[in-house]
Amino acid sequence: MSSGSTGKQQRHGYAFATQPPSGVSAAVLEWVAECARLTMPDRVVWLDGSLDERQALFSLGESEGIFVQLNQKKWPGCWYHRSNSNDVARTEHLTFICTPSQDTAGPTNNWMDDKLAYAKLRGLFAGSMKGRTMFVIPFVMGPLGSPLAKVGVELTDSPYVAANMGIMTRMGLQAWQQLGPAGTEFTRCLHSIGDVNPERRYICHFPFDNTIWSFGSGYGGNALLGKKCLALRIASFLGKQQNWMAEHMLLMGIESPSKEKTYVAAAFPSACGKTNFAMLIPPEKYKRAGWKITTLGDDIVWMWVDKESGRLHAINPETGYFGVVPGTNSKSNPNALEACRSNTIFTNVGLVKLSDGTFDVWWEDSDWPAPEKCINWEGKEWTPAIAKETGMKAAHPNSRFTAPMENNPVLDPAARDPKGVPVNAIVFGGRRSKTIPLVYQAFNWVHGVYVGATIGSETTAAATGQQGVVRRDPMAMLPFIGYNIRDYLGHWFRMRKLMSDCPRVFMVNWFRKNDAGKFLWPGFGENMRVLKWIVDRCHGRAYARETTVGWMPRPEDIDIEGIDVTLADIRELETVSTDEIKQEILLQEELFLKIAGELPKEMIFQRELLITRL
Ligand code: OXD
Ligand code: MN
Repeated sequence: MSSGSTGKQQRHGYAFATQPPSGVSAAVLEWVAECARLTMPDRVVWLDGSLDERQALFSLGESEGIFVQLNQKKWPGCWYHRSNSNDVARTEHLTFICTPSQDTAGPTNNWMDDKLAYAKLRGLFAGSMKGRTMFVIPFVMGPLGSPLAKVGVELTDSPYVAANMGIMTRMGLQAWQQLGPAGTEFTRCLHSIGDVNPERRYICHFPFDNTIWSFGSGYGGNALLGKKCLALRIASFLGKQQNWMAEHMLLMGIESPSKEKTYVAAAFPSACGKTNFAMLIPPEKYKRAGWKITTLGDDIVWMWVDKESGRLHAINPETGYFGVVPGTNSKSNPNALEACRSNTIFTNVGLVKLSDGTFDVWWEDSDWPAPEKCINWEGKEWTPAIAKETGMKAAHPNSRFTAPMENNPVLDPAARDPKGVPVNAIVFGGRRSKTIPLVYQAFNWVHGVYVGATIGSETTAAATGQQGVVRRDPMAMLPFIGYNIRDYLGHWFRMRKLMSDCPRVFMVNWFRKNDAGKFLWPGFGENMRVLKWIVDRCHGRAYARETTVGWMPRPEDIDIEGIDVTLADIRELETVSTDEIKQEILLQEELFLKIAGELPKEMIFQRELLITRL
């Protein structure tokens, strides 16, 4: 590498900019200089988001052993990365909301006094980038020109993070334009991979300073600071103050044969099939009839009340998918697989060396037969025999693809529309083997908020910790609410008052099992059949009967033609057992007690009404 007085840094013929471009605001320059003084990188590189620069980032990562280029015939533009095996999922116990008062963070967040947190992390960041490059990543969350579009700047010493941010956000010079030469309002994101030591790992949010400091992890949700940290935790805090909402939701469009368009935002806890649902392929019969599903986003939505219509409008602030790889195949999610086929980063899957010396990737439940051997997510040799003997996995259960949304064959054109789309329905869901029926509609918005706030879901591999236990996960936002849950729920109730026409609210459960432990519902594309009832309800067409939990379809209202599901199965799927619901109310106490005397009164009233209905 050579660095010259030209303000350029040569890398395989590409010159990274070592000087800021013109038009960068004084506030940015000052902050970058301050962070560089603290972290002491050998060099500072200002990224512009160009294609050549992207290539150079991968080459740089390759020379540092961070990236492996995949066979370019099979995987054009695709790269492989393996993270430290102690760093493969979000670490909620090391994630903090840092404010002067613990009350701002509330009972469901880890809290640190902001001054103490700055002091602690300053110690960790001090000199952490010595011998490394600091990348300045300007990015915008949300379509340019959208009323909610937000500028962030991430400083990181990881080329992996820089390359991922280039897929997941609108990264590059346009962010400086959006901010303006005098701009001061941007999220200050400082990240260093440090020594990847879980003992020295902190993901800290300073909502009052619009600042995120993340140290010691390179994993997506901990390190790509535009995603969970900015677009959910910081954004939810800003949304509360500015009357909008940042939610852990997918966003999809449903076009009927008559070309009527319905937009659905849906919240499911991590790894409940959000990406699959967002890219759902309708069953053949529906396709032939003219039904179409399009994706706007698979993980995060920002919603505000449109002044003209009084309706809730939504955008996806991201530009890519950070999806779970194992189980992704041409049956489960052909659109996700297609999205991964080019310009994608694969993290922690199996790496296969081909006979011509190039590399392929492999994962469990993929389209391809298992290779004779590969290097698994821990960097160990994996063979089918070893897997059989020891249960070793080639791909980590939370291994990920980072794929550009532009690759999605069913991308909704409105995904780029700054005005967003009007939301017809909000769908909540969880992974529940019992108790929760296949689908029901809340009686109204306030009841819907109660339903969403009391979601329970069996835990999975997306976060570290015990798997398979039911965890209360309000709005699937428990790990992502950037402030006090009491105020967050209050904000949901309050938003109703700003809308002249509000979305219908539903609850679904694709994961209910019979007594023999077999899934009762086929899921995946067949979820279209449930979606059709939801769409029809939104437009005042479908029948529903009143039950204790909400409005429910009669068994004959769910189309089961052509699938291996009987009316008796639907009856079982839609069974609401009084005893189980009573048990569920008791389980909800876990959440209610946490919020103790501070639960919004609407929550208490809704619970009492439910008990009365029982
Ligand atoms: C994610 C998650 O990575 O929710 O999207 O964990
Ligand atoms: Mn998520």
